[in-house]
Parts: sequence; C-alpha cells; structure tokens
Amino acid sequence: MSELENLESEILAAIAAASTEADLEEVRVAALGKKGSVSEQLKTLGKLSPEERREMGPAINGLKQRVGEALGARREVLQEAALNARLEAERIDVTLPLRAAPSEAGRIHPVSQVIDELTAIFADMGFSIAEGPDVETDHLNFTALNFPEDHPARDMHDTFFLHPKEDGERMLLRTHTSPVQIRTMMSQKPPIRVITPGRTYRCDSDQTHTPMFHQVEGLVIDKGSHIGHLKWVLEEFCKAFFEVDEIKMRFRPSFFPFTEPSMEVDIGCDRSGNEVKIGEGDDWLEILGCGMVHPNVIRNCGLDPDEYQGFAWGMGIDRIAMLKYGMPDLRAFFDADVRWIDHYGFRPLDLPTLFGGLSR
Ligand code: 2NL
Repeated sequence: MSELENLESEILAAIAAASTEADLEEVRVAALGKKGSVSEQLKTLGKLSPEERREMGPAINGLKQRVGEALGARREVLQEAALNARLEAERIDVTLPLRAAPSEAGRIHPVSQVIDELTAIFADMGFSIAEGPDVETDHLNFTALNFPEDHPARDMHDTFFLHPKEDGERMLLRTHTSPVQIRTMMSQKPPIRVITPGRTYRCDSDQTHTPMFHQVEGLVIDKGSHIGHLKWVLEEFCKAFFEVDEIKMRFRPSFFPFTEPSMEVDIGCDRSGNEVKIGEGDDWLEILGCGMVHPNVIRNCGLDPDEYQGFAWGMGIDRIAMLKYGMPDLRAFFDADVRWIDHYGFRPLDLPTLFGGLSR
C-alpha cells in the first residue's frame, strides 16, 4: 500500500471511530487543519518535479476530498444520534397533572379560618368587627372592667407587664380582648354591636395553655337589650358555627368582675367515640362565658347605666377551632410545621360564607 493509501485508511478509521462531534472535530483538525496530515502532504507538491506533481496533485486532492466527505457524513450521523439521545432524555409526559401554583399550594391557618367564620356569622346578625392594640394600659385592661385593685388576675404571675415608663406607668399585654370593647363604648354612641377577635396573652404554658392565644368577645349595648337577646344570639351562633340544626345549651351561674349576672355556657355533645360530636349525645362541654354588662363598666365608659344596658360574652378561638376541626394538640398551632398546616389548613380561595357554607 502506498503512503497516501495508508494515510487515507488511518484517517477514515479515525473518522469511523469518533463517537462524538468533539472527537470528530479533533480528527478533522489532525487531517485537514493547518498542520494536519493531509495539509502537510499538499505542502510537499511545491518541491516536486512537474511530472511528479501531475501524478501526486490529483491523488492528494482526491484524498482531501474523500476525507472531507467522510467527515461530513460522519458528522450528520453523530448529530442525528445526539438529537435522538436528547429527545429521549428530555421526554415529558404532557398528561401528568400540573404542580400547584403558589396561590393554590398555600394554606390558611385554622385560627384564621375560624376568625373568618365568626366574622361571617356575626356580620350576618348586624355586628361589626373591632380591633385594638396588643399592648394596653392597666386601666383599660383591668380598672375600667371593674377589677378590684387587689384582684389576682392583676398579679405578675398571670399578666405580662412591660418595663415601667418614665412617669411610672406600667403597660401590659392584654389578657383578654375586653379593652377593645371598652374603647368602643368610650368612642361610639349606642346602639353598639361588635365582636373583637384577637390575640391575648397570659403567663401560662402547659399542655392546654400557650402564652399567646386567641379570644373573641362580643358586646351589645342598647336601651332595651336583655338576657333573652343574649341567649338567642349565642344559640344562633352555636348552631351556625358547628353547622348543626339543633343544639342543646345550658347556662350555669358564674362570676366575672365585669358582668352581673354572669354565666358559663355548656353545649350538648357526644363523647362515646374517639372524637367529640357537637349537637348530639348527653354529655356537656363548656364553651364560653357571658353575662349582662356590670353597671360600673357602663359608667366607667361614660355611659349612664340607667339609660343603657347590654350583654357580653367571651370565648377562646383556639379551643373552638380544636373542637370543630378535631385537632388534638394546641401546641401544634404555633409550631409553624408545614406538614401540620398542609393537613389542617384551609384553601386560600374557599372563603367561609353563610350562603356558600362555612367549612364546606
Ligand atoms: C370567658 C368569659 C367573658 C366578657 C367576657 C365583657 C366585656 C366588657 C364588658 C363585660 Cl367590655 N364583659 N366580656 C363577659 C363575660 C365573659 O369571657 O370565659 N372568656 C374566655
């Protein structure tokens, strides 16, 4: 075999062996590049005699052309193989379900859900929502509510106090939402119908108590409001909230400094199974406290107790949320565990309404 034939078979073998376009490019440079083996052969033509050149010229150029064609053919094969491999690797199943958008994947905390439900129920009865600051004065949290100076609830052990201000006044974290209702009575003329959902704080932490918890209170002040109205409002609320047609309620005498008379309210329930069922059975469950607003409280807000009277109630939102949605552990409410909120949370666009259903 001549030198040229040897070179040609070597190059064609290298082309056939190249398995990627990058390998093939190396073969091309080694053969047809400036210093490539075929190019070096072409350079020898200048030194040959005219006769030799007439023979070798077409032979080397023929080699160059065949190598070029082989490179082109191999490149096409490799390109097609690369494309097929990519199509195979990037294959997608367009029939798979979509991943949820962030607005779909987010969840509403059960406490927020219950506040929205309470809002829907009481708005329907003509109540407004009132809100106030978490940091309150001793006067609005205790004194205006007829707590005596030495009442145990004012104790350091139950109430979070802030450092005293320069004038000596000690602010505190509200222990109930009642100061919001005091503010409402001081700033609005009756008739008053408000509910006050919000955060409240007590120095208490165990299985069933967290230092921050949620409360909702209700207040009605008018000239002729009486205990019969109170009973009706609470019955309608309980039926709507627990989404049952009938519910048994029991009013027991109790004591709060800010109401007279004061009552605690139990609802009928069934505890025979694993969970508490509301609206059936022969057991009782305490869910709220209430009463007729004490005349001292009405007077402390600048209203005449001989002209105006009313009723109020209060209950724990976290507790009724646990009851309604069967969540066994209060502390999980504030752990910010995404697995818990995925399980117990509510869809962001399913707003509770009386016509659409509170919890569906
Ligand atoms: C309970 C009991 C109650 C009130 C809260 C209230 C507010 C004002 C005047 C009179 Cl401004 N009363 N609120 C009344 C009775 C009971 O809460 O057990 N809460 C968890």
